[in-house]
Amino acid sequence: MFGELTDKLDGLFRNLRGVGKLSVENIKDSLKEVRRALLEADVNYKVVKRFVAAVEVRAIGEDVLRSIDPGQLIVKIVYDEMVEILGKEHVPLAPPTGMPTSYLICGLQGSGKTTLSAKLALQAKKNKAKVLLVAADTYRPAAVEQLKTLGAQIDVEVFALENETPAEICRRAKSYARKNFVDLLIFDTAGRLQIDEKLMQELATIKSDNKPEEILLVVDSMTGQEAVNVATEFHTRLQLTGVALSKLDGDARGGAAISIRAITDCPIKVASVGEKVTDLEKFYPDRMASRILGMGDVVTLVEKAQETIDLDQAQKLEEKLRKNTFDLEDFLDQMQALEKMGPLDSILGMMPGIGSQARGMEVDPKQINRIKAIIQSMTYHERHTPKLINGPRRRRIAAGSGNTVQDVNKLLKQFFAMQKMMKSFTKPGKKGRGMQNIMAQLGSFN
Ligand SMILES: Nc1nc2c(ncn2[C@@H]2O[C@H](COP(=O)(O)OP(=O)(O)OP(=O)(O)O)[C@@H](O)[C@H]2O)c(=O)[nH]1
Ligand SMILES: [Mg+2]
Repeated sequence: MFGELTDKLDGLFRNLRGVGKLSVENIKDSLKEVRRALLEADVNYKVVKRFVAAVEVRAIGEDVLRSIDPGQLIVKIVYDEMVEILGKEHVPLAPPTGMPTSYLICGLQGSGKTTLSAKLALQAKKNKAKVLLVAADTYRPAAVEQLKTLGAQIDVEVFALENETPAEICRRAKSYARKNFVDLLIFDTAGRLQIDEKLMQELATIKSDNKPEEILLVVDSMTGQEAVNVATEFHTRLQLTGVALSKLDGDARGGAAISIRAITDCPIKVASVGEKVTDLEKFYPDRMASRILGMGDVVTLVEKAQETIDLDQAQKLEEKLRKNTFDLEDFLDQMQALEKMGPLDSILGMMPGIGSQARGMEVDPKQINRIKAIIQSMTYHERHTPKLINGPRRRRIAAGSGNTVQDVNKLLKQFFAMQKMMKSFTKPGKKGRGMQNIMAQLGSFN
């Protein structure tokens, strides 16, 4: 996401940082480039105009010209303004209360409403709320089934009725929810190719019947400028409480997404970043600005790691590293943990200084399965003392796991490299080097 924009801004800032002194002309030239990069990334022209003007006023007005590190100060101003455009602070979703709280999910066809409904349900469920998903899309034949399948996957009840209007289904769902002590109701509504009157009426009825605490518009980040018009129209008709960006993992230019908050003044609350039910992030303007500007997003990275990596396991790993007993089973665990965290490029993209270089990298699930098969074909001794694995053993392991000897060799090579890198990681003062090695190492998995 934001790939090209990040590359361009990152490049520009690199040049600026090195400059000892800046003139008003230098600043204006740089801002022209920022402006071009934003427009090319499909950021709405009004937003670009406002953004560049704000940066310019501060850059020329503040002490940039006299500052010791003018480049750095400009980067800081651009960052501050980017945070401002994206909405300053994180605005959380209304919490499930047991009254019950309800979320109305709306948006164009295929924008990701049903997927988001399931993601929100799962998140609330993890926070111990009792959730009811409501199938209020009676138009697309497979829609109810899709929601039921997702519901079954995350073990959340789905409320569906045949031959009823969406409004009636929502009304009944609400009274069912009251009787059954549901904390959170999520209405998954139908989409349309474009805004149409009947849909708006239907949504307005569901809104006035149920008074939902959240009316969330799902906006596909890949739709470009049209997203801004759609958001404006929905906001005018329904007074949205928030926007959910979806498909933020895609490689679209993404500028429209940046513009929505500034144009509608409606906060972006969450972002959908993949097809899996766990691929949901809270939207933090500062973290997103940091990512867009290629500065990484360590906070989200750490949170993701905490969510997916078990703390005990992490402590054990640390101990193994200290004692130098990192073996092939740990190696497999690490690969699986990385896979669970999501697409590798999106994870590495959050690391400061790596950002754009990580694009396109992935841990291929097939590769993980192969690693698994190879390691499982080893004896206990071999896994714990990989140095034992000589030629004949390699041939046996290859045959046993249905792989070639080259595959086994490659895996062992990667393992020894990782082991070596882990050692350098645990030595004080070598952190930077260790990180580079991790990169080199992970890159070799493609
Ligand atoms: N990569 C990616 N795919 C997504 C994301 N969210 C949804 N999708 C995919 O987009 C497609 C449409 O998602 P749905 O959730 O069915 O969209 P919808 O708005 O409910 O669609 P309709 O009900 O037909 O209007 C599906 O194939 C999803 O898997 C996301 O954040 N990232
Ligand atoms: Mg749907």
